[in-house]
Amino acid sequence: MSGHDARLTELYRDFDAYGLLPLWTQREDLMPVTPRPAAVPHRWRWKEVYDLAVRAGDLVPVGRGGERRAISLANPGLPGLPHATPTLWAAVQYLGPNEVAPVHRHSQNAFRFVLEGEGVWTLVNGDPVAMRRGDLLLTPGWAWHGHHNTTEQPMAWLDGLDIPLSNALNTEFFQFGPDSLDDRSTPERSRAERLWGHPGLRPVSAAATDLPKSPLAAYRWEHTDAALRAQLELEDEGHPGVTAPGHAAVRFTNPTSGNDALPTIRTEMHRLRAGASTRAARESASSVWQVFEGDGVFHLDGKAVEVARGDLLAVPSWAEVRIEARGQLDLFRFGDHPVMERLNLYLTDRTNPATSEGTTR
Ligand code: 1HN
Repeated sequence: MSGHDARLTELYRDFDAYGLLPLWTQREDLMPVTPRPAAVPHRWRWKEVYDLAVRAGDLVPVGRGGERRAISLANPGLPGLPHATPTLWAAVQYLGPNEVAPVHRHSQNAFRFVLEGEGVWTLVNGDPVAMRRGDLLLTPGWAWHGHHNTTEQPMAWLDGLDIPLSNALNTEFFQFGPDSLDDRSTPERSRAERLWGHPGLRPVSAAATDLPKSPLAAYRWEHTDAALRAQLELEDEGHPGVTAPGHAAVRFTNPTSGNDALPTIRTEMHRLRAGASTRAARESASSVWQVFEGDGVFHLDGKAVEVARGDLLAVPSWAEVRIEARGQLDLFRFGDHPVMERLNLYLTDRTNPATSEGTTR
């Protein structure tokens, strides 16, 4: 080794000893030309996840401490972590006949999306909310919530939370509620829906200013379905309505502001006509998709991934996505877009500034 090389080795050793690292050996990892997530595109088959949830239902009780029988999607690119993407938690939760998931609250924002089944009510800040196929139910940060299954059938659904984001930012708070769920009533409509669930109408009594979290606890499938159907009918009639040819989409919003229903999580429902396809696109936000109905193909960074009812997909930042419907394809999607937009970090392959001027060497 030359004198120079020996001194360089010594320099790096001393950097380490003093808790220092040089930029010049790491520039590309620290500042890649475009995002280079460790998370990878990945599909989980509903049947496989559901069968495992049933086995967990047999073997693992639900109760105080563990709180939920929720099985999280663990991205293979993030080994050992229960994270679907670096910001998003996605889990399948299973509640057996007559079981109760105890009341608690946490700073993390949460929602449930129901692929199938009914008979569970979630008690959100003391308001009983029915859960049925196609419904989106919100549990915004710091809302008390517990669930109870009123039937002799099990029920399973998708949970989405911003846990990984909250962990990364060290902003987690949690509190146990009472050990027993006091209100086991089963109204058709929650009080939140009765007050807030009327299109274009805001209760004058309730809120003079916009609320950061949606006060509407439930977004019902009949409304979501009707909105998607109308977009495609308008397209057939030659009027504007759809996102792209054959592609209807709606976003779940906070009725006080028109912003995303949850402050940190975007939630949407998409419908592609049979045979329709989206344009291939990248964005600096990560998503999880669930097939609600139908089948098709997700082309993820050029790799074809077949999907059928219930299947779940993680799509990291900057992965190229093109979705192709076989029959009509209904998709639920959630993502971290509100965070990226508010921090002015949201870009797509169409707005990527690194492709203008300069070089991308
Ligand atoms: C939680 O409270 C629920 O309320 C679901 O159903 C999943 C994952 C981690 C932490 C809390 C729920 C959760 C969770």
